[in-house]
Amino acid sequence: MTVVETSTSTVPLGGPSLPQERRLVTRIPGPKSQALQARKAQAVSAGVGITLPVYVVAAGGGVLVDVDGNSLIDLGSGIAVTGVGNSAPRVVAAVTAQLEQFTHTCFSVAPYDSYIEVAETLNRLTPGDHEKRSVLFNSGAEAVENAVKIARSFTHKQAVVAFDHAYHGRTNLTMGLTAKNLPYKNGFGPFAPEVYRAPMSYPLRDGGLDGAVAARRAILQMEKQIGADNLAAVIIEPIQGEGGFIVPAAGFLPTLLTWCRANNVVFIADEIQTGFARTGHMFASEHEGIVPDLICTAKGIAGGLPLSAVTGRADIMDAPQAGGLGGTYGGNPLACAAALATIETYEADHLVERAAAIGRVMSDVLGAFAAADPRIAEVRGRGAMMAIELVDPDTNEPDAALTARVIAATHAEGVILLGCGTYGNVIRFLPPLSISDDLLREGLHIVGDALALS
Ligand code: PLZ
Repeated sequence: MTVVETSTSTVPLGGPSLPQERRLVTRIPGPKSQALQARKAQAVSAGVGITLPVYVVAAGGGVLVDVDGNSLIDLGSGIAVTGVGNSAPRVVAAVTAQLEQFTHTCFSVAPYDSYIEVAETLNRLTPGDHEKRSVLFNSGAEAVENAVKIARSFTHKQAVVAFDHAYHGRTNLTMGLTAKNLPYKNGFGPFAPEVYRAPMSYPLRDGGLDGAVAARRAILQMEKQIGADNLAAVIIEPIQGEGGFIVPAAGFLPTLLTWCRANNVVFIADEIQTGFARTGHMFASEHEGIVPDLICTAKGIAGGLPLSAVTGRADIMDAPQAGGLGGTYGGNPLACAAALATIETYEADHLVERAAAIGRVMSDVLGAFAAADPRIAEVRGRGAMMAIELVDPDTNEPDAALTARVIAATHAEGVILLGCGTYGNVIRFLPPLSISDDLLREGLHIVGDALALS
């Protein structure tokens, strides 16, 4: 580790012009970050956990700069949000211009055109060339809640199915849809009724069950335990995020979708983590050629500003009564300006292709690690959404302790890295698509070194 003494009296501006380097001038976290972490403990609810307490002052390209002057490599993108990078130039320009015009009217009180343009753009970009509508909200959880409302309104049915390992949010309904108890649900019940769980396709842990067979297992359970006559919607992440970057076996998603279509069950794809170029397609559903009825998006949609959406079949989306959908801030003008600039950036800068190229670098490097280390049970994912699952090679049991050690050692070397997985034994890689190959490789090799020493 090179520790360089520098003056940190001036705060750098973020964006891609930040020096693209890992530079450690203190231990991680440094003294100023530690002081802020102590203030955090006195001021912020203990219920808010922090992955790595380095307090950020600027970010851009592939780095975050902290209050102590350290420059860290970003392999997390704020959980798959800053696909275009932090303070991406088009986003900064568009939001700044909007800030100077007006900041808020509430779209359902006095509307503005950027909301419509975001809706038109989402209708164009999401899979399928059928007639679509969109509605905008603030957070991913809010999009999921509203997709369920819309599906219930359309079908006049109530039950909703989510899958093992699913993550859909932290509000009451979405907590119920989320599978994992700790930390998301413990002590926070009772949960919303009419939420059911079905078995997922998890090739590493279900004996490599064929996708269509795994789907029929889930369908049988839905038919026997709920009945299609009661089922409004099936919601699924095309690649599961928090649950462990689980890529279902080929055929799983199409088989489920076909059954949903035949049974008047709305198929909702939660593309909140997978969406917007991340997986090497604009949406992960495209890898399996599926056209969901409704798609929930958020995260990567607006370069870091809070925005989410539900997009889908016009007949379904138009089912709720006027006034039934909305909210004070949904589709806020700053967030809409950011989304239009963000989506322009994905398209103009060919970030779908960039995500695929990042994926090739990651699979090469991670594949080489796996070939030399039997504790890596699997390298999986698509594009710039990849992960390694760590196990005890003798028993194949998940190794959460090893995972925690590797992540901590990587953090100490100045790389932002996230874990995930029901069993806490998955390390996920979600670099911003604005990262350089050099920084990406440097970050990955630091993880490799941490693994070798852990
Ligand atoms: N659906 C697939 O990944 C958010 C959660 C982080 P919100 N994932 C990150 C945390 O610990 O809170 C997510 C997701 C999928 C829904 C959501 C929820 O999106 O914007 O966090 O509400």
